[in-house]
Amino acid sequence: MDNDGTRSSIAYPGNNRDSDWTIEEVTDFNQDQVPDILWRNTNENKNELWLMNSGGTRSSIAYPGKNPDSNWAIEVVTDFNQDQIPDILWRNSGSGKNQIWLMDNDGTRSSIAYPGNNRDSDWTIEEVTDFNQDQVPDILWRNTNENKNELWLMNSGGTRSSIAYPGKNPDSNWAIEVVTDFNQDQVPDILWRNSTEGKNWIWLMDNDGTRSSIAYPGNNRDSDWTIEEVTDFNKDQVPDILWRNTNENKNELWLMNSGGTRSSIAYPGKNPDSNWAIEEVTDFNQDQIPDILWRNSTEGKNAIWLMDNDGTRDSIAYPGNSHSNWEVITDDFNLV
Ligand SMILES: [Ca+2]
Ligand SMILES: [Ca+2]
Ligand SMILES: [Ca+2]
Ligand SMILES: [Ca+2]
Repeated sequence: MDNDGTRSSIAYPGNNRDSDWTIEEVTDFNQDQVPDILWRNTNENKNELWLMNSGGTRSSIAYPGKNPDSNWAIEVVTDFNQDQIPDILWRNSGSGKNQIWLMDNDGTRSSIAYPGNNRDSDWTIEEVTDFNQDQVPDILWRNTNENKNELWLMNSGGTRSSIAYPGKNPDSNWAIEVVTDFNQDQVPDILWRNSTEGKNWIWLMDNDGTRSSIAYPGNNRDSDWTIEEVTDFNKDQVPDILWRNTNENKNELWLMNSGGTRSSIAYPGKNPDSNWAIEEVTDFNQDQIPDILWRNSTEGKNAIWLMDNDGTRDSIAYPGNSHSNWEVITDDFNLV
C-alpha cells in the first residue's frame, strides 16, 4: 500500500496451499523485522512457517515441529520467555492440556513448556497479555458454565507461577470484549459487555491480577450494536470504542476519559449498508490516526476511511477491489 490508502502494487508470497490450510498468525519469527506467515493443515497435521522477504515474497519455508492432532488449536502466538522470539501456545480443549512451543529464531522449535493442565472444555482462554508488569504474558481464563475466571501469572519460560482471581464472574450473558489499558497505569483492564441488556463494564485492574474497581463507560446499546474496535482515535493515549449497528446502519465512536468513563460520542460518518464489514482498523496514511478498512465481500469492494483525530472521517480512499473469495490480512510486509 501507498501511504494515501491506495494500492501501490501486488506481491505474490507463494501459492498452492489449498483450503485444508489456514493462516494461523502473521508476525516476525526470525527477527529480521519482516512479518512471517504461520500456516497449519489440520487434515494432514502439518504446519509451515513462511519466512518472508521484505517486499511480500517468500524467502524460505521452516518447519516449526510436528503438528499435534486436530484436537489441538493454536491459541496465541506471543513471546513467553523474553528472547524477543514469538512462541506458540497450543491448547487441547478436549483433554484440557496446554503446551507452549518456545521457538528459535530460525522458525524451528527449541523446546516445549507446560504451563499447567486440567482446564476442561468449559474453560476458554480470553486473553494473553502481561497483567502484573513483569513483562511476561499472563493467561486470562474464563469458565462460563460455572461463572469462574482465573488469571495465570506466568514465569518467564512458559511455566505457571501462580493463579490470581480477578473478581467474581458476571453471568453467561456477559462477554469479555477487549483487554486494554483504559486508565493509563500500564495495567491492562477488562471491558465486559452484556449485549442482551446493553450494559457495559470496565474492570480496572491492579497489577497483582485482582480487580481494583469497576467503571461504567455508558449503557443502552442493545444487541443490534457490536463493538468493532477499541483503540485510541483522538491521540490522547486513551483507547476509544468504535460501535456499529448493522440493522440501522449507524456507527458511533465513544471517545473515552482516562478511567473508563465516556467523554463524548463522535460520528465517524454515514454507515455503509450491511453488506459492508469492518475488516481492519489501522493507520494507513502514517498520520498516527487509525483508519477503517471496510469490505463488501458480496461485491468485492474495499474502502478505507481516512480519519481525523476528532473521531470523524476525513476522506475515503479506494485500495482496489478483490474477489469475494479473498480475505484480508493487513500487516506491514515491506518494512526496512
Ligand atoms: Ca520466545
Ligand atoms: Ca506477567
Ligand atoms: Ca489500567
Ligand atoms: Ca482516545
